[in-house]
Amino acid sequence: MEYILATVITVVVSILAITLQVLFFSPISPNILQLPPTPPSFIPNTHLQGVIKLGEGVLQQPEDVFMDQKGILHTATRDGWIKRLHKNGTLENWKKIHDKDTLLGLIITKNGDLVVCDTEEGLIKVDKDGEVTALATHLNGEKIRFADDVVEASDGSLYFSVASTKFGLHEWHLDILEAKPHGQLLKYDPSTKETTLVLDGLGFANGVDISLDQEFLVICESLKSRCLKYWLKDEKRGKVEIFIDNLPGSPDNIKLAPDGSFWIALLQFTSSNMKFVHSSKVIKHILATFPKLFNQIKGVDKSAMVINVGSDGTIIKRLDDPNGKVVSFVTSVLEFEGNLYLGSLKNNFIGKLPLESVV
Ligand SMILES: *[C@@H]1O[C@H](CO)[C@@H](O)[C@H](O)[C@H]1NC(C)=O
Ligand SMILES: [Ca+2]
Repeated sequence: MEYILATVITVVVSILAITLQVLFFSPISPNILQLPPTPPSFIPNTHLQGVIKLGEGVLQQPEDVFMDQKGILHTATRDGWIKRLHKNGTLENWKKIHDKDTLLGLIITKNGDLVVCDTEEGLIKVDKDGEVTALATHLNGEKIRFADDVVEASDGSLYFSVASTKFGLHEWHLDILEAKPHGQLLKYDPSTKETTLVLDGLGFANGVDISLDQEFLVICESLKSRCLKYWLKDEKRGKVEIFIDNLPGSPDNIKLAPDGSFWIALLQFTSSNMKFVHSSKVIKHILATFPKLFNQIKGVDKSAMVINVGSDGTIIKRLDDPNGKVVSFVTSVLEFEGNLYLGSLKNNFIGKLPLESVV
């Protein structure tokens, strides 16, 4: 009898403790989120399973990829390196920035400098000789925390996204669970060395790129399954409209293709799980308290999808690895001389896919 009583008390106290922990010490104050409906005629293909693996085992989760004018592929890996892949297939450990896993989007500017987003330091420049300088570190006195992706406009200014002003890289799941728009688009002016706020209130601001005619910038909001168009020129300058919404996934990086269309990597959260998660604040509190549980159900590391979108915002092509057989958690897709190059936060290689194999 005493034993049963003790068990009951233990169970009750445990439930109370967990409830208290979940409701009062939860790191998030979540919103309910409506996810876009899955299109009825959705049959995945397996095109992405045809990738050739470049630098396998040596490139730790290369989140972003960038090709310079000479055809040298650049990427930032989780071990803090900027690595380059030469046309002859040689892989070069070019520059070690630090020992952290915080380097994300990168570009080479027209001057030949490499600029990379660091989720702790802001925008970092590495010049041709390998000298490292911090470019944008603060906005109005506040440290820039979660710089995600960057693009150079024709006037030399750098536009970059901040995924979240509330949560850091290693808490990105909390930003998704909270489902509140903590993202920003910032601009760094190299002539004045000033950083200014361009757009606020974005839902996990992620990939950025600029149209071929330099008329508009596109910024993707992972949380809202959409990308916005921000006009850069003439009378529409500063206006914002939807570029594409109801995407079949959460957009990560976006890249201009040579023909003026865009390639977007779409993170594949398990949509049935996420619909359930985003419908309940209590579930969100529980998952925020037990991140391993969220890892189990999120699904992004179990499949991959990339899409090609016209400059008018319509989907032209969709390529999948529906069960993550060869690639998964694909975060960027770059088209260069008839091939696609895929970065990922799961794979330890860059995927190369000849486009002729998918037409
Ligand atoms: C490949 O190209 C790079 C850069 O031009 C060069 O440093 C390297 O020696 C070349 N490797 C081979 C095997 O040809
Ligand atoms: Ca990104």
